[in-house]
Amino acid sequence: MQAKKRYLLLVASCAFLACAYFGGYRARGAGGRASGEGAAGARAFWRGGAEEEERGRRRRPSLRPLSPASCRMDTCFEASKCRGELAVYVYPSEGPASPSYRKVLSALRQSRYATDDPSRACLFVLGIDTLDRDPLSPDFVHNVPQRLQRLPFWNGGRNHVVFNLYSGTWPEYSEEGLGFDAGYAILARASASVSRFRPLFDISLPLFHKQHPEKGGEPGAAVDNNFPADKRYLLAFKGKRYVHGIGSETRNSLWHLHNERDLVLVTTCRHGKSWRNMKDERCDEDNREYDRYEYEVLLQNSTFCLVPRGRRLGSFRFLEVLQAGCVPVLLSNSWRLPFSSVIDWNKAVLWADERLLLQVPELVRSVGAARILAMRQQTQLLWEQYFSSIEKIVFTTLEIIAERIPGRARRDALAWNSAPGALVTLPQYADTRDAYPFWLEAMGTSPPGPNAFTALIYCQLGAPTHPTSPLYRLIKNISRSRYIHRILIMWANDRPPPPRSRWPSTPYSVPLDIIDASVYSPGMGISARFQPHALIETAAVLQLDEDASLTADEADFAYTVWKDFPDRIVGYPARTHFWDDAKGAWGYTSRWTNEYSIVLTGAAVYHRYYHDLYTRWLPPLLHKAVAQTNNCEDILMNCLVAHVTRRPPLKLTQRKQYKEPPQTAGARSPWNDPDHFIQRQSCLNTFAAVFGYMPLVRSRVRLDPMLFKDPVSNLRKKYRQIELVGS
Ligand SMILES: *[C@@H]1O[C@H](CO)[C@@H](O)[C@H](O)[C@H]1NC(C)=O
Ligand SMILES: CC(=O)N[C@H]1CO[C@H](CO)[C@@H](O)[C@@H]1O
Repeated sequence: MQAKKRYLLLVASCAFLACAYFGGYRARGAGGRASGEGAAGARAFWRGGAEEEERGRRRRPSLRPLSPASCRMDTCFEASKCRGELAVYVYPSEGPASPSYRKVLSALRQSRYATDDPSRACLFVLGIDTLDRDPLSPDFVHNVPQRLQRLPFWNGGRNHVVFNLYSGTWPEYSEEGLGFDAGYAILARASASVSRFRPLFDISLPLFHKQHPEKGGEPGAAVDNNFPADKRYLLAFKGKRYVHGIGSETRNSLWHLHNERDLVLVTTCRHGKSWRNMKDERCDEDNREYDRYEYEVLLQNSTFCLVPRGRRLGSFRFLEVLQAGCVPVLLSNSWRLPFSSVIDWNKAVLWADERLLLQVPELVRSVGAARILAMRQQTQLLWEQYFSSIEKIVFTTLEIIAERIPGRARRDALAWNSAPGALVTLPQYADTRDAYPFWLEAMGTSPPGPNAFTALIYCQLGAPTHPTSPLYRLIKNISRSRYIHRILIMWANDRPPPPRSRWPSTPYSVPLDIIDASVYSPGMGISARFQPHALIETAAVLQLDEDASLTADEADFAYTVWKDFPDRIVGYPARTHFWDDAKGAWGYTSRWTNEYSIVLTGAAVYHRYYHDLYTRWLPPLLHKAVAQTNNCEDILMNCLVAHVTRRPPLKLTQRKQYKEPPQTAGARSPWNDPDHFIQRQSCLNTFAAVFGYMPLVRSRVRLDPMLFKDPVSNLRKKYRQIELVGS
């Protein structure tokens, strides 16, 4: 007996150790994602793809699985097709397509991921609409299996992404009910359940309405941050209930929680053609209560909003509530939340158990005011970054898949769950977080590298004819800066630059390099001005036009301010956009007003990461617009930074003239050209159309140096030259 017990104990402890080992292993993996905060976060690097791949290989030998049900990236996906940037081939449209799927395809085809060449593609997206697989639905597409067989690159579904919002039909609404065999394809689907979902392979999507916009998207609706949240209702829900059948139980029981005071949960059975035949004894009373409340009012005036399952696990409520800034309380057991492999939903939602419905009031009453505020803010952040448009939902899907491809760089939990979000964070740009402009303040660090800036002077007007030309004087001025690291001349003129001997000499510590812009302006017509360049060794770039007029003090002041706002464009000359009612279009003006929304990059400091975003992240349509006009790249840069940060640029000390007046009568500056201005106006409208909204943000802030214009001795001031030239 004693021996047997000891034996049992031994087995038990071995099992425990094994659990602790493998469980801990997994927990550590998860921890890498979850520990994205504070001091621990500051040390965390991007998780290397290679390491995970290695781990995956060690655990299980790479065999082709017999069943697609056990697909993983290393077994069902050909990673060898994916080199360089993620390339997606979208098949030509085939058969009828719902408005939603047309938006999915259109967003993809216009995106930077799109390729026309299937042999270069890493991922394939069907031209067949598979969103609605309920055979009773008008959007159901017939003969999908036959259509799939005709696809030239189907290959059992490998490297394909299949989008799906609805599967199955009455009465089962079964998840397998796709009506075709998706094989080894990655399923990006709504209402995914934990049991069917293939972890780290499939993607869980949110259910979105037919009216969901393709691009842009509404901002979150929670405008105030009142603390504590003194909303009229604590918990609200208004919606249908089904009386019978799958998913009906939870909603049928909600009336138990309704108290007409702070808990308002009202349902109706009045939907569908034959509701009268199906109704139960509560229907009439429920319908009366239901009519007393308005959905929109509830959404805006409730702290928590219930998101119960519908027939399927997901419901439209989820996105509606998220946008409204009402903290979702989920009642949908075993639902796999949208993008839950990367989004930390603990920060934005509460989970309740359908079987323990009566505990929900206690649950929501137990949440403190601080957590409520944090959760509400997180709902807005997540909504705007990943859900407010179909484009964002599709791009998020692609980015999650890209991160799973063995050997690829990945973002950590902080990048996914904080501003500005993963969609504008290029993980291949750097492997430490402080190399990006976004999290420096949260991490309490400054950018790596020297405490200095690189001056980048863009020269397209041709060789200066005189040693006192503006360009040479500008170089002299800048080389006297306290923070200059290097001066780069981006030479963008057909005629060769002057010989080295003609250029002004700079101090030994300030190298001057001349770069041939044509080398850096590859086929796509991406402006050389914003190309990433190995010689830009500092985080800060001071971009200058060759005829800009800037003193060393102005450069230093701009850099000093930028250090406090590393994610913004900080500079001198500013412009404004406005809505022109008469034309029904956006206007662009250089008129002096209180407001501005653009800081021209003819004299501005910004983070070099924006060179990467500009070159690699912007969709080809935008590059084309700039190339066609040979203009507007600075407006596009402003749109990009505003889109990423949702903040305006920063304008420094007012100065009437930042361009040198033309030296000779024949100087052909594009600024003297009236067409130039009209072009810029039309660019602005193109950009707004491609972004799907007007990204520029207006501001009235102007920053001056300390003691600027104060009646004290100039010697007491830090930036003395600014005083002399600023007007
Ligand atoms: C150079 O700096 C001086 C003041 O130190 C200023 O008056 C002049 O306009 C600057 N010139 C250029 C071309 O930046
Ligand atoms: C009843 C109630 O509190 N209604 C408020 C709901 O929210 C809107 C907008 O926030 C207010 O205007 C209502 O007064």
